[in-house]
Amino acid sequence: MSDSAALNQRFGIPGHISFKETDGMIVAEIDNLHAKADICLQGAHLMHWTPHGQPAVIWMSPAATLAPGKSIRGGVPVCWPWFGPHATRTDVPGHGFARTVMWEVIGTKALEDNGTWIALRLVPTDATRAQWPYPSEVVLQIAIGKTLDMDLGTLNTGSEPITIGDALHTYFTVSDIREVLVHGLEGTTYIDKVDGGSYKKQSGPVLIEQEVDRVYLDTSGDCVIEDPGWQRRIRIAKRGSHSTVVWNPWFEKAQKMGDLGENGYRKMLCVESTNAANDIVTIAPKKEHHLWVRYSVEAEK
Ligand code: TA6
Repeated sequence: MSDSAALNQRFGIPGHISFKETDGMIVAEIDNLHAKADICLQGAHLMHWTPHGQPAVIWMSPAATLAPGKSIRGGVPVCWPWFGPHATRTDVPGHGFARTVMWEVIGTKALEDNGTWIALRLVPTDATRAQWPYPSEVVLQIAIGKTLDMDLGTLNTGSEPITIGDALHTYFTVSDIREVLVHGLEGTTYIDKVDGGSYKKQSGPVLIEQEVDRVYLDTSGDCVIEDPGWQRRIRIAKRGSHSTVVWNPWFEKAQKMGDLGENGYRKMLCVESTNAANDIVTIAPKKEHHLWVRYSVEAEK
C-alpha cells in the first residue's frame, strides 16, 4: 500500500482531509466548508490557505518547486531549532533543518466548527541529530477553518535546559506590495538587516517601498496587513513570540533569488511570528514552549 493510501486509511476524513502523492512528495489536502489548504509532509509545510470566496491568504511562489530536502518558496516555512544563520556553525542550513526534513502525521480531526485539525511531528534522523543532539520533540498543530491557527510546540524530553529560536515564516498574499501597510509595530525598535543590522525606531505603519528585512523587538501584539487593493485586512495574532520579522526582497534581491516568479515580490509580504534575535527561548527539562498564531481576514473598514 502506498504511503498516501495508508495515510488516507488511517487519517483521511471525508469532507475534510485526504492525502496524495505529487512528485514523490506526500501532500495533505484540506477542503472543508470554510476553506481549502494543503500541507506538504516534508517540513510540515502549509503551502496554501484560501478561505472560500476570498483571494488566497497564504502566498506560494509560481516558481516554487517541491523536491526532497529543498525548502519551498512560499507558504509557511517552519524555522526550527534556530532562526536565520546558526549562531556558530556554517555547515548547517539557515532557519534550521525542520523545513526540509520529513514530518509524520500523528492526528487528524473534524472540528465542531466544521474546521479541520491536523498534527504533525518532526521525524528525527542521524542527520538532524548531528545538527541538534538535544532530546526534544517538535509538533505542529494546524486548524484550518474561517481562521488559520498554527501551534509550533517544542517539548524538552531531556534532563538539561535547551535553547531554541524558531518562527512561522509566513508569506502572505497581497494585491500589490506598494499599496499595503503593516499596522501594529508603530513605535517599536527594529534591527534593520538591510542597513548593517542597525537599530531603528518604527515611525507609523510599515510601508514597503524597497527591500525590507527587519526584526522588530519586544513585539507580542497583533499585526494587521491593510490591503486596500483587495479591500481586506489580514490580522496576525500570536502567543509565545516577542519578535516579529517583516521581509520583502524587492526587485533586485528577488531577481537574484530566482524562485519568486516574474514580479512575484509584488504579490507577497512576509510577516513572521518569531523567537529571533534576543527573543530566543530556553526550555527547562520536561517543559514545553509553544509559538501560536491565528490568521484571520477582515473586510476593509
Ligand atoms: O526572514 C527573513 C529572512 O531571514 C531573509 O533574510 C531572507 O533570507 C528570507 O528569510 C528567506 O530565507 P530563505 O532561507 O527561505 O531563502
